[in-house]
Amino acid sequence: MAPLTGLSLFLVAVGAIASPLQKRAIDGLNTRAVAAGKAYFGSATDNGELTDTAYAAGLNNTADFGQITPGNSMKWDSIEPSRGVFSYAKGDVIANLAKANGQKLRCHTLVWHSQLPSWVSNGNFDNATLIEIMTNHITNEVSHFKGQCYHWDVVNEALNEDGTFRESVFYKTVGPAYIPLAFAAAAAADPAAKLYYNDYNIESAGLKSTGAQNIVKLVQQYGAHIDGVGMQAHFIVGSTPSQAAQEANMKAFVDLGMEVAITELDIRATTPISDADVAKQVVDYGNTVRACKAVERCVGVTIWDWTDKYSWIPSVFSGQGSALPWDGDLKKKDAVYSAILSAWDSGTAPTTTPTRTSTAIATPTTTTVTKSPGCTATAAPKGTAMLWGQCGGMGWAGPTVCVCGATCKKYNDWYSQCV
Ligand code: 9MR
Repeated sequence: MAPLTGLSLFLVAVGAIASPLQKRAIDGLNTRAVAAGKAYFGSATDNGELTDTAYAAGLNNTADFGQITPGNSMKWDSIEPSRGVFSYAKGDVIANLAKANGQKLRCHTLVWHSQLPSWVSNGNFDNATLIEIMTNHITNEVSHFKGQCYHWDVVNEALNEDGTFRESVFYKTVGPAYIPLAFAAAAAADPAAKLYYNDYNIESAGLKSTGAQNIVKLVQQYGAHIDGVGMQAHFIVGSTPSQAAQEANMKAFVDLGMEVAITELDIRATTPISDADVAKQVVDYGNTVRACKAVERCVGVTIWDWTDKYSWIPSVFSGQGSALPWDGDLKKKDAVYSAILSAWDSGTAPTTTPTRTSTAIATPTTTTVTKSPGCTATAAPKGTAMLWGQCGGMGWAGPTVCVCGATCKKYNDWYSQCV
C-alpha cells in the first residue's frame, strides 16, 4: 500500500468526519421517499402535542417528514362548531407549521359523519338546506386554507364494510349525490388542491374497495373533479395485506385515473409487543411502503403520528398499540425505521412524478361498552351497527348495539365505533 502523503491523510481525516455527518443530515424517511420519486413521507400531528418540545423537534425534521396532516383541527367540529361560526385558530397553527418547515400539508377532512357537531347531525334539515350547509362549510374552509393544502380529504369514510353507503346524515338526507356535490364545492374553492376520497379497509381488493372505486366513478359521472383516493391503512400486525395485494388494489384506482396515497398508516399489536410481532411488523411496514414505491401514481405515505406517545390506538383498542416507528419515549425503533428506509430503496424508481390532471354543544352522550346479545347471527340484524360502524356519540340517532361479535367502544364524546 502506498504511503499516505500529508494531503491524503487530510482527505482521509475529513472523509472520516464528514461522511457520517453529511449522511445523518440528509438521510431519513422523507428523503428516501423523495429519492424514490414520491412527493413525501409524512406524519399526522395534533395541536396539543406541539407543546412537547422533543416531539416538535422530531416532527420538524424534514429528513423524516416532508408532509404533515392535522389529526383533528380541520374537522367540522373544530372549524364550524355552531352554524356559520368558523374557528380557524387551531387549523392555522398546523398550516403555519407546515409552511415554516417547508412541509406539504394534507388537509383533513371536510365531510365526515364523525366529529360532526350535533347542530348538523341532529338538525333535521331538508335536502336543500343540508346541501347549502355542506357547501357553505366546504367553501368557507377550503377558501380559508386556499393555496396551503397539497391535498384535501374532501369526503371521509362514506362506506360501510360491505361497500354500501354509510347511513350518515348526508347520505340519509341528500343521497349519494352529496359526494360529488362536496367535490364540486371543494374544486371551486381551491382549484389547485388535489381532492381525495379517504377511507379505511380499502387497501386490498374486496367489497369496500369496490365501493370506493364506485365513489370515484360517481364523482366522475357527475362531472365533478376528483384527483385521488387515500388508503388509511390502519393495519394489524400479521394481517396487513401483502405487497402484491396492496399494489393490485392501488392499480385498480389508478386505472380510473386516480392517484393514490397511504394516508394514516399504523400497524398495531397486542402490547407489550412480542419479538415475533416486531418481526411481523417490520415485514408489514416494508410491504406497505414497497407497494407505494412500486405504483407510480402512489404519491406518498403518511403515518398516523410518528410516536406511540400520541397514537390513537391504545385509547380505542385496549391492550393494543406499539403501532408506530418511534416508541412512547420518542425513541426510534431501529428495525421498523430501517425497514421503511430500505423499502424506499427497493425495486426501480418511477420515472415521472404524478401531477394534477384535471356552539352550542349539547351534553355529550355516554356510550358504554355494549356486547351484542346472543352471538350467533352472521349478518347484522336490523337495528344493530355493523363492524366498524358508528354506534354512539353526541347527536347519534342510529343503532347503539353492535353486530354479533363486535363491541361498541367510545372514542370520544362524539363518536363510538363497533370494533
Ligand atoms: O387521530 C384522531 C383522534 O385523535 C380522534 O380522537 C379520532 C376521533 O374520531 O380521530 C382520529 O383520526 C381518525 C381520522 O380522522 C380518520 N380515520 C380514522 C382516524 C383514527 O380514528
